[in-house]
Amino acid sequence: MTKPLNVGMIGYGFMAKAHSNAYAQVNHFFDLSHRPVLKAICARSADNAKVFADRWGYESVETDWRKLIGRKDIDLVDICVPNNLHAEIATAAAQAGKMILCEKPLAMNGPEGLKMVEAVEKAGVPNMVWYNYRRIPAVTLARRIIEDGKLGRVFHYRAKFLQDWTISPDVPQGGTATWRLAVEQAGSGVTGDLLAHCIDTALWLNGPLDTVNTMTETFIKERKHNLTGKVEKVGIDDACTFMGRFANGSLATFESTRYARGHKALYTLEVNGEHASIAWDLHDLHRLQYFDHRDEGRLRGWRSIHVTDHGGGHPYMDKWWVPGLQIGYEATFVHQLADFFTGLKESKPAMPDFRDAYQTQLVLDAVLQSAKDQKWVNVAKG
Ligand code: SOE
Repeated sequence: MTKPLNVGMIGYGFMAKAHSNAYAQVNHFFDLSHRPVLKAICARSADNAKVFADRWGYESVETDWRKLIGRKDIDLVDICVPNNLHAEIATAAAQAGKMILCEKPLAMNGPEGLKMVEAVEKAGVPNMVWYNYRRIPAVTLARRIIEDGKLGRVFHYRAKFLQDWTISPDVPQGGTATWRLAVEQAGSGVTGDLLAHCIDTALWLNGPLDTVNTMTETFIKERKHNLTGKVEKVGIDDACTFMGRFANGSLATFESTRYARGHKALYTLEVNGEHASIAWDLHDLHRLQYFDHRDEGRLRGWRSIHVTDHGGGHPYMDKWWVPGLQIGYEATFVHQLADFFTGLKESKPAMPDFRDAYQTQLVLDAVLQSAKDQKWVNVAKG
């Protein structure tokens, strides 16, 4: 018997859609002890909330998140609103004893993130941050390969996240659709939005980052603000490149921009070790590239592993189709939710929980501080 778990969704944008799809799909593919029930969706506009509710099957609509959190029939609150609202909502939800799933990044900055960690830990409520790319089977497989020690000593970790959607100066900042461009809503630009993903994966695959040195740029200095209607200074970073050093001695190279014409969401990573290397590319997400120097000379070369096999123990894939058939971006959220429910059953929290995601927040703080001070900055210890 599965136990119903009533979900209250706050937000109705792109991420709310990705999460709602996961709630709808998860029990079709995974054997779980819990079953999400889409109880309520909250948005400031009742009309927008209603459209979303009808499409995804939410039973009711709220226009005030405090009311949603106060409802006795809500077990879990899912936060899919701009970053500046995460802390207030999460803290109130924790105090109300709700489980919390929060969109990334956890917070606007480290100190705010720490308060959120303290709030959920004090309340003892299950919590998780939606860093979904860990759950791409090829990326999870990369982690297992690294854990098995196949790479040996790691020398380099390289990651990029490239987009091109803000090149036009006509794209406004702020408001509902373009809050990612307004510093007071987003906290930062590509650093908190895109590099946050790269950092989360990197800490998971390669351990803590000790120190960073950053260069950022804001190419378009002024944009119309959707909330004031005036042309205002842009406070976010459009591009961010940083180098660093991991605690294991390996060197870090990270780059993100929204000004790489032709790239829509190109997340790539590569890890080079003493014996072997791995490489992965979001645009070919089910493939993991692997090179092992110990292979017999005549056969040595990059292997392109299609991570869809069952017998081979490819993560999550036995829950989907027959071997060889692919899954997509949306499945990462299904996997993360399945892991969350398994964590509830086994009392072993699925990662990243708030505390784990707080480590990424500390790296983001150091990255932005380094750009400001134009010098190396040590990552604070969480
Ligand atoms: C930005 O365009 C964005 O939607 C991010 O906010 C997401 O976290 C990322 O996964 C895709 O790109």
